[in-house]
Amino acid sequence: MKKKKLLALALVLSIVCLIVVSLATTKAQNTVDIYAKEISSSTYGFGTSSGHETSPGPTLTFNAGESVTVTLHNEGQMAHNFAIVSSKSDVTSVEWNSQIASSSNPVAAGGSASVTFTVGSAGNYYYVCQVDGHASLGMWGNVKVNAAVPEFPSPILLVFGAATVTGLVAYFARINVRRTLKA
Ligand SMILES: [Cu+2]
Repeated sequence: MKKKKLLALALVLSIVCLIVVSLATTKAQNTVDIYAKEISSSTYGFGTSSGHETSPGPTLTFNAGESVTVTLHNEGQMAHNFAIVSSKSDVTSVEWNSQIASSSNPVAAGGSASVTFTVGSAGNYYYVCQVDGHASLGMWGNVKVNAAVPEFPSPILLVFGAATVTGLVAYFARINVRRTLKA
């Protein structure tokens, strides 16, 4: 009876641990909305909320290795696109297949389009509009990539691990106490 209870407890705790691990390893999807428009005849910009485009645009911050979906909303009168590049002065230096549309086939005025990509290694990058001349008119912003977040949220696993060990030790201790009293 005691052995069965112990096995049942161990089984339940194992299942709970497995569920926690599987939930914890499901990576969060980071979604970013980017808005683009001409601010004036000589300044074009990007923003992270509708109607709030600036030049340069707001800094985007990601974690290395995370999956990101960026949606570009074109609120301007002209066609624009989006790409993360390693060099602001070279709009063809695209990183991680992060391009939305292209310089020759950009997102039309009023349109929107998305891309999903996996962020590369930590460092400083830029996002730009690749349409001829638009980056130099101000259509760019900084991209900061932080070091990768651990896949397992270790504090949660430690708590469950400790709970499992404590539960098992408590059971064994009770059994031993009873045996000692009987003897
Ligand atoms: Cu543009």
